[in-house]
Order: sequence, then C-alpha cells, then structure tokens
Amino acid sequence: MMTKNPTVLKWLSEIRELVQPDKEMWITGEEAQLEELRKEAVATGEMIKLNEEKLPGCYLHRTKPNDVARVEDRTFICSRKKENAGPTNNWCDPQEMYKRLYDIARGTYRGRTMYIIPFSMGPIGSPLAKIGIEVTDSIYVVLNMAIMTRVGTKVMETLGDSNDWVRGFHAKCDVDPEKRYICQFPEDNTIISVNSAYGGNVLLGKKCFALRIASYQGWKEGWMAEHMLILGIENPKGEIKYVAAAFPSACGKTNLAMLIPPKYLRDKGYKVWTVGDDIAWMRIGPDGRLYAINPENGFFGVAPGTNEHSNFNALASTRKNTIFTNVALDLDTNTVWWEKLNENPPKHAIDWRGNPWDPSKYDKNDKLSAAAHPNSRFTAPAVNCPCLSSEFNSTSGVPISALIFGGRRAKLAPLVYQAKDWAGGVFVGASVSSETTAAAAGAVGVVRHDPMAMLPFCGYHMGDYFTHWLEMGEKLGDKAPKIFHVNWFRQDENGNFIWPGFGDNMRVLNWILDRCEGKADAVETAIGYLPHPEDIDLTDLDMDRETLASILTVDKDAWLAEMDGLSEYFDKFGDRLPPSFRERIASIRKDLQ
Ligand code: OXD
Ligand code: MN
Repeated sequence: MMTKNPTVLKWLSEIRELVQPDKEMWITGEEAQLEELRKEAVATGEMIKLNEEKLPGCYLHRTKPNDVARVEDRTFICSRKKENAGPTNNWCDPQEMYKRLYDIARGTYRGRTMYIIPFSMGPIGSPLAKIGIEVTDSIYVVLNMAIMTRVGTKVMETLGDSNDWVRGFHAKCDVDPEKRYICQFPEDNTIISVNSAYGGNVLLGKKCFALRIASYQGWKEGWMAEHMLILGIENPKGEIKYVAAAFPSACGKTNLAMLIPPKYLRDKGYKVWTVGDDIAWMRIGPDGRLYAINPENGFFGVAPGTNEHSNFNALASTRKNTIFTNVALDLDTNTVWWEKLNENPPKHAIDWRGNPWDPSKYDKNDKLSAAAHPNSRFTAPAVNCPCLSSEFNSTSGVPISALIFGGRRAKLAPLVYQAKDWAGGVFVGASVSSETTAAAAGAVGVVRHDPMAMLPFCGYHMGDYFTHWLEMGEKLGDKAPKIFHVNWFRQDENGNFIWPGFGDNMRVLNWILDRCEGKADAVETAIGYLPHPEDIDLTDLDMDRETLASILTVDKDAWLAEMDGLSEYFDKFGDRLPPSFRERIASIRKDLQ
C-alpha cells in the first residue's frame, strides 16, 4: 500500500469490492516494474516487441477492430442536473449511470490484476498540475499512462492526505461495443470507462480528465483547460514568445506544434520549441499574465501521414520507447509501417486487424483496407522530441502572448485575422467550424461547428463555458493574450490549396507575434484586423502578392451568410449564450453592409 490517504483508501476498497481482483499492484514508476510488465504483456501476446536495433524499447499493440477510436455517442457527462451538461453532451443521471456501470463492471477483474496508477497531469508539484489515480485491469493502459503522464510513488507523496484528486476507473470487460461507456461525473471528480481498450477511451488522464473534468474544474476554480497545442517561437535575439492554438481534428495540430521554420528563417536564427501538441492548462500568474502548461508527458499522435517531410520531429519522437497501436507490422524487419510513412510498403506485413496484408489489395476508397488503421497511433515520450522546449517541465508554465483558433475552410475565412479585443476573440473561438474532407465518407465541404475545438470535450454547459472565457478576459485586462484566427486550407477553383502550410505557417506566426508587440500594421475590417499582403514575408516562396491578397479578403456576402448560420447555431445554447454574442453578430452584420 502506497498511501494512508483516507479518501484514496476508501475509494480503492469500494472498487476492489466491486471488481474482485485476484491481485493488486501499485505502479511505482520504477523502470524495473514497468519492464516486468512489458515482459508479461509480450508473453501473453498483448504486445509485440519490435526490432531492438531499429526501434529500441518499442512495442506494437492491436485493439479489437470494433474498438479503434473515441466513441462520442457513448460518452456522457453525468452532472446532477441535465441542463448543466448542456446541449452538446450526452447526459445521464449520475445515480442511474453509476448503477449501470457498476453492474457492468461487477466481478470483471476475477483472475486478473488490479493496477493502481497514481499520476500527475503537469509537472509533479506544479501549482498548475492536478493528481489522479487510475485503476485498470490492462497492462497496455499502465504502460501508456507511464508514457503520457508522470506516474508513481512521488505523486502519492505529493498528494498526501488531500482529497483533491480525480478518480479514474477503467474495466476492459468484454470490449463489448453495446456496453461501452465513457462517463464523466464532474461534480464527483470521477471518470468511469468500461468495455474499451482504445487509448482515447481508456487513458483517462487525457480527454476524460485533462479536458472534460478539468474544463469543469477550471470553470469552478478560475482557470482554463483547453484543446490547444503550445509552442515557443525563438527569434534571432534569443527571445522566446509562446502561443497556444486550438484546431478541430484533422487540421494539423501536431504539425504546427512541431513545425520547422523555412530555411531563410532558420538561417536568421529562428527556432520553434514544442511545449504541447494537444492540451493546455492555463492560469493567471503572479504578474497577471496567462501561463500555460502541457498537462501531458507524451504524444498520442495519429501515425498515418506522419513522415520525415510532413513532421520530422514527430517521427523522430517515435524512434524509441514508443508503443504503436493498430499500425502494420513489417515481418521482414520486425518494424512498423503505416500509409505515407514512405513510398515502400512492406512486402510481408500484418495489417492492423492482425491479418496478412497484401499491398495490391489496398483500395483507396476503403480506408479500412489500409495496412494501418486510419486512426492508428503512436504513444511517444515527450523527451524524445528533438524540439522539446526547455520549459517543458517548468512548474510555473510559459507566458502566452497569443491564442490562435483555426479551422478548415476552403472559402470564407482569410489566412489570418486578429480579433479586435478579448471578447471579440471569444466570439471567434465560439464560431470555429471546419469542413468535412473528401477523405471522409459522406458529404464534402459540410461545415461543422466545433466551438474552441472543444465540442467533444467540454465537461459542462457550453454557454457557461463561453461566459467563463469572457470572465477570464475581464480578469486578465490589458495583460490578456491577443486572439487570432487562421485558416491554412483555402482552395482555388480547382480545389488546390493556395497556402503552402506546414513550415511556411511560421510566416503567419511571425505576423501574429509582431502584432502582439505592436510592430505590424493591419487593415481593420468587419471581422477583425487583417494583414496587408505586404505584411506577410514571402521570401523564397513561389507565391505572388496577388495570390496572397486573394486569401486576405473579407467576402461580404459569404460573411453575411456565415452570420446567419452562426446565429442559428447559437440558438442551441438558449439563455446561457452570452448576450454579447448576439450584439456582436448584429454589429458585424452592420459593418459588412
Ligand atoms: C485526439 C483527438 O486524439 O482530439 O487528440 O481526438
Ligand atoms: Mn486532441
């Protein structure tokens, strides 16, 4: 037993009683213990040890084909009152849901081990960090949590007798999709996940705690938990400025977090440092500015599409001590492969389902016939990242100069614009929407609203969440970060992307930072401040000013239609929508006319 904390002991005895484990193991964080668990997982076939020379310390795991992604339709916010979950979440009465979940989990650890994982989200002991305990019957979960969070004895020492910790209970059960539930009980600091073994559903520190529970805690305690990457931009004088950015999925968050600047900027001495690729926890610091930490300790990234050119740093992060999930196994080399890793698919491979894979049978229209599942993942330690920020473990976090929202919009949204003030920026964040891509089944170019990219992750009523954002701005006053919107995805008449994206996004980040320092000029429009075409540096880029100008305009009719769509969308939030949103729609309409 690792603790005398009465609240911990009480909860553990309740869970123990329920699931009836044969054995029990506290995860200490020591390498020897983790190594024993890896050996056990290899012996039972739960993981495959990969080529030690090419991929030292790396393993492959396959989940069941019915269990390969987050399941939003089975994710619940179980607040006592239904209206507090709001219109964007599934809700169930907590007592009813506890009963249902306990009935499902009862006795399911028989013949198995109950692993108890104490973990810290954020550097242990940081005033911005929070502690959780996850109970699980899966070694895969233990080993992933040991990469994605800080685990072990020190966490329990830091917790002491406090009751400020999040309860996370996971039971694999039969991995039955009909009985799969991912439930958050925000008022009880509790998460329960049953019948899944896929990362996003079972690594309870990530989406369940660091976003759904933490967003609620942040609301109650006056801080923010956001679906944002954090990166530092170093100029040739060695000064580093930090930005945090939120994008819906499939908009290149991990790529932006680890970008490599264009050569002419590298030659001048510009550098980019990664603090986080998915989640930011932000608090007002002693000097009144907004400070952010990345609560995670690793990257749970999508593998397909990751390669030396698209994201050199992410790929480099996966070359040791990494767990791969649902990618293909190259039998000739005992290494892993996924679509677009390179142009040489393995000759003898096992696909994500565990079947022999024949490249000639790959059908581009059936993504599931790929060698690696489209949502296959790597779980890589952050320390592996070549551009990891030296502030990664800072207990005080990094000061944020700018917050950036983005979406995928073929038309409409300009390359970049700045909100006129914080409240205007909150409105911009609340209006984030993204188009479905041609790669996905169903209609193309359909706009989906995803406020602050938090639609699946906000643990309370989203109207209250918008109000919380507005209140944070009031507290920050003139120290508030400036807020921007970017769109890397504008297309021409032939459907080609106009802006090159990837490392060249640095050119836009530089304008953003110059604006924060009052160094760059801008044009005032109805939606915000836009750069003059000559304000974006195009050195070494095969793009003329006219083309750039074409994605730095505000199309009056399109924006009027956008305001109609938004107005309708916001109806959803009823009387919890901040009244200023309606006023802003009216004033943008007026300015557009
Ligand atoms: C993720 C997601 O896995 O947002 O980060 O789905
Ligand atoms: Mn994410």
